[in-house]
Amino acid sequence: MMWHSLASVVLEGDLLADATLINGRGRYVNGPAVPLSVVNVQGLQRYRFRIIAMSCETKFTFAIDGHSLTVIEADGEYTTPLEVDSLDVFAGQRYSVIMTTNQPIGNYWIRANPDIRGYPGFDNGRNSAILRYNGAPMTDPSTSFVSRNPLKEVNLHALFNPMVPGNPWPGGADINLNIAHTFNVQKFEYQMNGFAFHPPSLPVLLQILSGAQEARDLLPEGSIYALPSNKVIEISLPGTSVRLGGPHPFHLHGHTFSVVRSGDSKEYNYLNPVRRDTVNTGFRGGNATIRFVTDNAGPWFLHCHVDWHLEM
Ligand SMILES: [Cu+2]
Repeated sequence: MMWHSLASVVLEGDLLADATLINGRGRYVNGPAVPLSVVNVQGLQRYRFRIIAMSCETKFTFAIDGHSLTVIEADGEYTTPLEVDSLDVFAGQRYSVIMTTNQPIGNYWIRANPDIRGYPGFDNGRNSAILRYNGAPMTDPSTSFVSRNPLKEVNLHALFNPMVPGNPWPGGADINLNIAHTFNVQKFEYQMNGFAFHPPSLPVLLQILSGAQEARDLLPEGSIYALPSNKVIEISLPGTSVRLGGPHPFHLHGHTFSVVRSGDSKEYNYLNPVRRDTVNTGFRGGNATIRFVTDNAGPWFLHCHVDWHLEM
């Protein structure tokens, strides 16, 4: 989504995006029919699409009319192949899908529908790009789409090293953390277990490397969780009870984690869940749960990937 103002300004003003851009191009409400991005393909080939939600806020529901998509990768981690016809991609998430050009020569809509106030829909080629077969006319597609087989995260399985570290039950890690996250409207903060992050005046890593102080001495109370090396960590992230601004995709730096419970599921999977680094934490009743090993020492952010919430 495209804004023409600074995040801090937009945050206090109008959060409505101007347009969805796919590879830099897109149309907006009541705007002209400017050229859209075109993906030129030949018939009877297999194509790998790398899908990146470079979003400040919304998720996108991605699909290509008339074509099934086989997911093979999530956030840089290979998955066992999973055929879908649409997939929700949350801010910060990435996927690879394989698509076979097995349809008649023509133009097909590539769709990325946002889940944002006032902006969904495909009027006038909005939220769209064009898949164009070799030999098709240079026109907008006239195809339509109804999803019958959307991606469910619980159906994604890691291709390599699928076993989850730690014991196969909730709380079965060496260290188990629950991080409740919510807005504090009075303070205009986004809080984790009651605390918002306020960046220190000097970078944390620089301060730690100076050897003078421990990280916990440098950051405000509640902003830091010190973890021992080579231990299994479980973090549970309850779903948000406030629909506005949610759901929140949480991203961990420096690690790939196993999603033992997805934000929109009540099931736990310790055998072969997807491994990734950004997880949708869902709404009320959800309790997204991740596991990882502390094998990459450093100060690492865990944050909601919605830009406004990061700012807050
Ligand atoms: Cu958020």
